[in-house]
Amino acid sequence: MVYKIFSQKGTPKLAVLVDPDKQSAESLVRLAKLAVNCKADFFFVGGSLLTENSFEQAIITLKTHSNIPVVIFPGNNYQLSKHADAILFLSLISGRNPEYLIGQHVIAAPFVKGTGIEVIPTGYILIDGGKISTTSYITQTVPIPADKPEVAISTAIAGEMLGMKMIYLEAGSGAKYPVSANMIKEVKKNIGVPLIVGGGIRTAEQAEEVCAAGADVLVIGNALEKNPELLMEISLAVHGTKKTPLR
Ligand code: 1GP
Repeated sequence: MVYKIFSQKGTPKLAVLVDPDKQSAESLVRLAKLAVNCKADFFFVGGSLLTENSFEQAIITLKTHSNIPVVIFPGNNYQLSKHADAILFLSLISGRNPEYLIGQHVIAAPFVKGTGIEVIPTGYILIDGGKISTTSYITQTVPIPADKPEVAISTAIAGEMLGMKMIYLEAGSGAKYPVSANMIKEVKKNIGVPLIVGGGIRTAEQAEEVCAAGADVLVIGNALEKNPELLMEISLAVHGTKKTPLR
C-alpha cells in the first residue's frame, strides 16, 4: 500500500515528479535508473497541462525500468491509468472552482474505481510562489498569499476534517520561491495527516529546510529536468533529515 509508505516513521520521503511531455523514451529510462540509484521513494506522474499523448506510456516505462511506486498526480481526468500503483485524488481546496473541487472527480471516479489502483484523497493547496503558475492559470484559481499562513492552516484543517488523507502544499512547478519554512511548520503543527510539499525546490539546502520544517514528502520536478544529477544531493538531504512525527 502506497499510503503506508507515505505515513511511515523515520525520514521524509522523496517524490520525483515526471512531466511526460518533457521526457523522451530514452531520458525516461535514464531517469528511472537514476531514481533507483538515488533511492527515490516515488514517482509522481502528471501535469496541469499535457499536450503530448505520452502519459500512460511514461507510467509503463517507469514501471518497467524501476521498482519505485508510481503515483498519478493528475492535472485533469485524462490523466488516468491502470498501470500506476496509486492516484492522489486531488481536490484543489485553496480554490473556489467547483470543477477542481469535485467536478472532474465525478467524471473520473467510475474509471478510477475500475482500475483497482489505490486512491489517496488529497487536499491540494496552492500557495503563491512568486509568479503565476500553470496550475493557477488552468484551474482559474487564486493561490493563497505566501504571507498568510493562517489561511493555509484553516484550509488544511478543513481538508483533514473533510476526510482527506494527505495535504499537499504546492508553490507551483517552477515557482520562484518554494513554500516557506514558516508556512510548512504552521500547517504541519495543525494537521495529523502526512504533508507533501513541492514547487520551486532547486537545491539541497532548500530541500533540507523544507524537510526540517515538517514536510513528510518532498516533490521535485523542474530542477531535475535541467540537471538530473541533482537528484543524489536532494535525496541525501531529504533522507538525512529526521521526520517530524505525525500527531
Ligand atoms: C509541482 O510540486 C511539484 O507540481 C514540483 O515542482 O517542478 O518546481 O519541482 P517543481
